[in-house]
Amino acid sequence: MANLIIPPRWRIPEHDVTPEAVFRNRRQFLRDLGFAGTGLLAAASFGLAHAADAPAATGTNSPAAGVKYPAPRNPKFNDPALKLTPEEYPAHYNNFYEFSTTKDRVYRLVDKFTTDPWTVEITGLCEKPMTVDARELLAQFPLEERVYRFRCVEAWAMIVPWTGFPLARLIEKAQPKSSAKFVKFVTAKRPDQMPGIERLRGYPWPYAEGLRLDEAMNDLVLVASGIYGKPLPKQHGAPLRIVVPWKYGYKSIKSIVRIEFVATQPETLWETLSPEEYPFESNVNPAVPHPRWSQATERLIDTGDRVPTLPYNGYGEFVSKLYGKG
Ligand SMILES: Nc1nc2c(c(=O)[nH]1)N[C@H]1C(S)=C(S)[C@@H](COP(=O)(O)O)O[C@H]1N2
Ligand SMILES: [Mo]
Repeated sequence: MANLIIPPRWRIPEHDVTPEAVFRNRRQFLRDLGFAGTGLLAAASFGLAHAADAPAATGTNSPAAGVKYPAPRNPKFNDPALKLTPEEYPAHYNNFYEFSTTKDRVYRLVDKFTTDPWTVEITGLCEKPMTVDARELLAQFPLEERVYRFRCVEAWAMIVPWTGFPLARLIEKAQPKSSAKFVKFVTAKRPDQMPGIERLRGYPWPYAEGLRLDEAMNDLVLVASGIYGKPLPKQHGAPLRIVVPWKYGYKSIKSIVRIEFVATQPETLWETLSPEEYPFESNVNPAVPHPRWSQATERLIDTGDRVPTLPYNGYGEFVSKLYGKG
């Protein structure tokens, strides 16, 4: 493991993060439409939009150009106590090692990465395996927006609105066999389009992650196609990524090409590199320090404020039952 590169600790936000104040949240969107954006209205309108109603693809290099954005926000995941991180911070502060280990370089290196068309394979121990284009996959499910906390193992955090659908809907469609106990996710491996792969030659590419099947079925897990009411920018994992908000960020794997049902715990990139630091389960837990730093607090990437880290990243009511503590 001579060329193992340990991810850097969180760093001061990069000097070139320029506030552009471009993000208009859904409430503003509703206001623009002439509604007095209330929770009641959000609840009433939720569930109306469906990707299948979308107009034909527009031919842009946006994987979900045929999908209507923004999707209705799910009132269940719209906690008014959560203040959204302004869009430009997450967009310029990325972990995507296939491109760069320097967070503010990732978004500058994704131009050559082609994310449309994009094929996703659902395979392994299931009755209904399928190989589908990302657009067609998205068209099969109603999309919704959810505001989630996001906590990286490096102790930085943000609050962002994802667009997507629960992974559970796709799993139901695939019909896993009773022998399937885990779900493995795999990212594209394209050294010609991803300059970081060649630089980290010792890494076990492609990036892979996994969940227990019961974790994967939890309602919180999203297949995300968008963020801030728009299709995912490439640096966030276009066209489709997984979002697992109660686990450290490395579980939220980007730009997936394969979802595979397997019988035994799959190997993941980070656990293979450093199992004590990046174990498979990796639930956010302020009481368990990383071997090299505390996990008791986290740094918000926009304000720089340091705030307490919550068990399960604040999602205990939804997931603690998975771990026999419900
Ligand atoms: N394929 C792939 N997925 C990945 C990573 C990566 O390097 N490659 N980094 C992970 C880590 S460590 C984090 S914190 C999040 C960052 O997501 P963001 O850049 O969209 O905020 O992506 C995760 N998914
Ligand atoms: Mo991370």
